[in-house]
Amino acid sequence: MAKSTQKNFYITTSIPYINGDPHIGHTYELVAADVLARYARKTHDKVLLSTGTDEHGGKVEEKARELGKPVKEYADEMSARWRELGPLVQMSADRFIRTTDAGHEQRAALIWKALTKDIYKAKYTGWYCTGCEAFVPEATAKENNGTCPIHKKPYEKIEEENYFFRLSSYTEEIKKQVESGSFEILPITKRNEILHVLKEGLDDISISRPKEKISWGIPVPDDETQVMYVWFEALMNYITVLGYPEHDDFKTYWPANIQIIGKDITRFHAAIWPGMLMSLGVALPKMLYVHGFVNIEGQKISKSIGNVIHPREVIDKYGVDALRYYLMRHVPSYEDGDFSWSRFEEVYNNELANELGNAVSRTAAMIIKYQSGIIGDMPDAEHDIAPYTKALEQCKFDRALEEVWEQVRGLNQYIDEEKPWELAKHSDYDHLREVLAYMCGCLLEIADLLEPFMPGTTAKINHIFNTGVVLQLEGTLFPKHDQPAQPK
Ligand code: ME8
Repeated sequence: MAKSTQKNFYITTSIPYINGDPHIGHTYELVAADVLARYARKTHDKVLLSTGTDEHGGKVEEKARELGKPVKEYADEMSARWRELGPLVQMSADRFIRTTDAGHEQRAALIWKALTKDIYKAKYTGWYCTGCEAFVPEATAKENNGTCPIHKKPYEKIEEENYFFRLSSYTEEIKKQVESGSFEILPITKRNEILHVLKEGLDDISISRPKEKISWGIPVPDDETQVMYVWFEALMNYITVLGYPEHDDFKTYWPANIQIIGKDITRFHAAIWPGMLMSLGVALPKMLYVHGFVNIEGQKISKSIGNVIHPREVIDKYGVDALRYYLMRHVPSYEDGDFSWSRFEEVYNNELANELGNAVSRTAAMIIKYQSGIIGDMPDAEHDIAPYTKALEQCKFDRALEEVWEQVRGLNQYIDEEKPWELAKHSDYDHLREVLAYMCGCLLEIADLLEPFMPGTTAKINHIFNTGVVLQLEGTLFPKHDQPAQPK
């Protein structure tokens, strides 16, 4: 793939809270971000992928207290556990930021100071949900009968002096940028939802909490009695990780090309974050991609239901590429999706072992059998990859993989129609050589297109075919699993 004229590409994931362990739902976001980063590395000179952990606030403080641990010790332990998730799913992240990093804390204070023209002190009277780490307006609290529908806990009534950010004054400008597409929100359903919110008008927001209530936070500059509201400083991670304001990385990579988040945190990223950036006089990210939720066997992932699956459970049995493939192809890129062991098994056997795995093993076996492993001149790839490219540019991972699978299926069909074994039987060696070389060419093209999604599989296919002589793999690409897997 040719390098584009654009040199730099910056991708971010949200930074998860550390009050629990990662699950397969969180994995979706990391893999999606990694697919974009790996693809961008083929087409751009410099790519940066950042992720990290969101560590302050009442939610984490409460959990540490519950476990009887000093909160910093708990945060260190949990952040380390989250940090393992990226390498486990072969995410090629360049940065891992913790909001407790001294660099983040110092830069957050600088940003707060730079925003002072839009910050004022006032009394907040309303509700708070620690589970969501969100201030809840009176009307919402009433609608939900005083209980958070997600965390099933009563909202906490609060009346406190805190600092406010003048978000309301940025409503029109944010709306303009969303409408014009200079700040693109995907999918369109999420863009419409946020436009609706913007049309209603944004209120100013509380951005601090009294230290006597929450001590685990970044101190507000020049006011010892307050700490920053956890969301307000967590959002800043996307630029503090680049060394905002003075570091070259900030100048090189900002504005982000794509920020990836889940659907429950759209408003923070599509309204509050843009308002903060505008107040700082900094450009908005070019695109916000909002993914859906992964459910398990049709149900929301939840500790109380007891259906949490750690990605390691899947990877240990089927390998990391199979998990990446399933999430990107079978969880719809623009909606919620489902993980079930039986569906996973079916996909693994049919699409990975039978379709892709067989195409590779048949091709390798025939070249070894009929040509002593010598491939000969391969024709250039001739498939139209524009639909694949377009799908990836719109974060339609499922669509991009469908395009690749058209090629995988097309190749199997070609083999069935050309019947290289018949050509060998009739000693039609010239045609046989052409057919086998074409098959190799197709597989190498498929491998290239799959690289962002299944880097290990790509490496194996390349290993087999790209030296000109077929090299055998130890074992098969996707060993068959005949019995339906059971959750542990
Ligand atoms: O919201 N399927 O952290 P978080 C897919 N700290 N994605 C899911 C999911 C599921 N079942 N469950 C959660 C926070 N997610 C903040 C972010 S960013 C400055 C601060 C996604 O741990 C969720 O939508 O609650 C979010 O994108 C990410 O996991 C972390 O969620």
